[in-house]
Amino acid sequence: MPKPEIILHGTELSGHAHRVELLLRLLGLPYRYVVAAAAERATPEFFALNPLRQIPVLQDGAVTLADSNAILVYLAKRYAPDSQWLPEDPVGAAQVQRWLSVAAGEVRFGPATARMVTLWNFPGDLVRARQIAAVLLRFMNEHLSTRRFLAAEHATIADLACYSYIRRAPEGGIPIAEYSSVLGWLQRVEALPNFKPIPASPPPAET
Ligand SMILES: N[C@@H](CCC(=O)N[C@@H](CS)C(=O)NCC(=O)O)C(=O)O
Repeated sequence: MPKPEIILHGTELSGHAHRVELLLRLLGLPYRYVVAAAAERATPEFFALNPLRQIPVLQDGAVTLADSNAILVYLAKRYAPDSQWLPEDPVGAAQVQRWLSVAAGEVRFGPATARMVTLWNFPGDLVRARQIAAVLLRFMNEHLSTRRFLAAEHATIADLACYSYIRRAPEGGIPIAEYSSVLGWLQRVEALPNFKPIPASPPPAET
């Protein structure tokens, strides 16, 4: 029986989709990328994949999964169970979960929201998003001043979950140059074998 094809539904500028694509690449898993922009997400076919109409969605044979962090957990457990991407020991697992929560919380409502409001006029409070981002970046910078990666001394899915929106934070008007430990961490993620960058977004049209 041929192995089922892994399909990732996303868009290239989505940091949520990018973190999943990163893990697929870092694990060396072949996949087919299906672009699911707003028009595709409005279809009944996409609703059947994810009633929240959000990307990313992963299909792997009989498994259909939405939510980027859930997909990272699935891929690590399914395809790299003995690796260090998702530690099994109590403290290691908790540290990873902690940063997955930061990715879904402060990262989403800080730098990711600021970028969406700035680039695409997404409704949201830009001032508040930038405040959240500033607190987050100060915390991450301090945390990373004595560590190479967020949750362990090696890369885990926590790093991938946080990477994409922090790298693109300047697109939301959030400078990152002053956070040297964060910059070092971004470079360490980018040095992982088979890494693929998240593309820069075109600057908004001048008014
Ligand atoms: N918790 C979800 C959030 C995903 C998300 O917000 N995706 C955005 C694109 S980056 C989306 O699909 N937005 C369309 C919508 O919410 O209608 C995850 O981690 O996958």
